[in-house]
Amino acid sequence: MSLKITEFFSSETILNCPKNKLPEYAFIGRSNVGKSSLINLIVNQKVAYTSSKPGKTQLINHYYIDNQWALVDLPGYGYAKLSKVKRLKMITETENYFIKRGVRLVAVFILIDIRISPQKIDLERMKWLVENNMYFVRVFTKCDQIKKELIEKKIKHYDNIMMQNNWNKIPKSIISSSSKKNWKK
Ligand SMILES: Nc1nc2c(ncn2[C@@H]2O[C@H](COP(=O)(O)OP(=O)(O)O)[C@@H](O)[C@H]2O)c(=O)[nH]1
Ligand SMILES: [Mg+2]
Repeated sequence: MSLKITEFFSSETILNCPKNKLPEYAFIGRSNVGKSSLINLIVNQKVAYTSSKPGKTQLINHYYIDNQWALVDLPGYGYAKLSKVKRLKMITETENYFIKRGVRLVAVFILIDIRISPQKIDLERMKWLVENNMYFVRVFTKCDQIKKELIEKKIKHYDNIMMQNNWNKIPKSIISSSSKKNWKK
């Protein structure tokens, strides 16, 4: 399957985002979790800027595919080296994006590093998505970095933590590895 990027927009705020009504799929997650790498994997090109240094993408990047739909790379949250004010601003800017894009937004992919224990900031983001009626799935990234047998275990653990936090419906999960170039539902 080859996806062709037909247009690209980089927007500083929601006000500058493209005005068309094409459907879009958004990618969120902590800074450095692998959002840009996953987008590059999906489109099979190096279009999104990846970096081993966290806190790089602070823009809303729209990649239009075949003039029909878009992948959206959103600013990563939770980068400790940014000031508290800046971190908060990035979260509100992203929330604004979700609210203002309306029916265009088909689904959100929230990326989670499989190697680390469930983080409050991710759970809070997911809560916010539920409260605002956004459909989302979890994408566990960097699965090449842990033993295969551990992958399911880690996800089960994540599910348990969510259940302990009163989640009655556990979101779907996708296992991904951008370096091994694979992902599965
Ligand atoms: N081993 C491994 N490294 C990854 C994977 N995805 C991303 N990375 C690395 O993690 C770092 C951050 O990735 P990036 O895509 O820029 O993260 P972003 O900040 O969420 O956009 C880079 O050094 C990537 O090469 C993965 O699936 N496996
Ligand atoms: Mg990025």
